Amino acid sequence: MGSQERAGRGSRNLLKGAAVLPLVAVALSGCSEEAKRGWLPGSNDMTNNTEALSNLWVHSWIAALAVGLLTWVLLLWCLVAYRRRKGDVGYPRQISYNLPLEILYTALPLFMIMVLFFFTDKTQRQVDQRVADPDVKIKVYGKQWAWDFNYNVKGDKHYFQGTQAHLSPTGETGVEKTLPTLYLPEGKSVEFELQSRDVIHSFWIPQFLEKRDMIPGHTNFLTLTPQKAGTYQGKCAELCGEYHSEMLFNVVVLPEDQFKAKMAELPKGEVGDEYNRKPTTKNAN
Ligand SMILES: [Cu+2]
Repeated sequence: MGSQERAGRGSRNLLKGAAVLPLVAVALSGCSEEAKRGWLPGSNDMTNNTEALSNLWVHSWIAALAVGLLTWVLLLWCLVAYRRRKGDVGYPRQISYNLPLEILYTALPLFMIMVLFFFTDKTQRQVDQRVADPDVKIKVYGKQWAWDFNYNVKGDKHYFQGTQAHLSPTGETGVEKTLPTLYLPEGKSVEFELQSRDVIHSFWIPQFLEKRDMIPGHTNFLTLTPQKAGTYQGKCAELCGEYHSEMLFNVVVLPEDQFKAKMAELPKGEVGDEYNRKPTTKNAN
């Protein structure tokens, strides 16, 4: 077999591969409806914030692609139009200090950054807007390696105290049904007060498109209204030690009456700062 023939077969195989790619992509994206809803774009109505977040993301990508395409076209055009031709000798004509051009390529990126900043800031302000009197306040504690949820429904307090996943009495670590479950009411405003008992964690519900750090001795807030009943995944998004990968939780959004019934099943009261890990005097290093 000649090398040319081999090359021909190689490119044919490549073509075949390229033809199969879209099919693979379709097969991969053909997962359950539940999984699909978490991906952008298309999770516009998970919470009252997801539409704004999703729009910012998609429009930033469109802007970035437009700038990228223009840059590539100009680059390729320069490469082709001003290539070295047969018979060319020496250096091409040297040009320097073109003031209008320098002003342009300083001002244009500055303008683009300002536009991105404007929309990011606008969306961030909108999403982080706190509600004066949320329907449910949930004080969430991250801890190595589990979660505590303190619910406060207009003064009625209930709590869930998580056990460390790897110490689960059933021994089934990382299994969905053994994970802590965070209950949320559909269509009601929820304020999360995020705390940590030990090291920095991060509260993340991927399908809600929001994530925020939990820092010892500092309180962060997230305010949102879940809009779709269903089960979602929650994770710790900050590498926080040996069992970080097991620091998972379920999020279940329920209609209000079912949410209230769930609250009634939980013990009354709260688990507060008294469970925080005490600072040690000796240097851990
Ligand atoms: Cu963590």
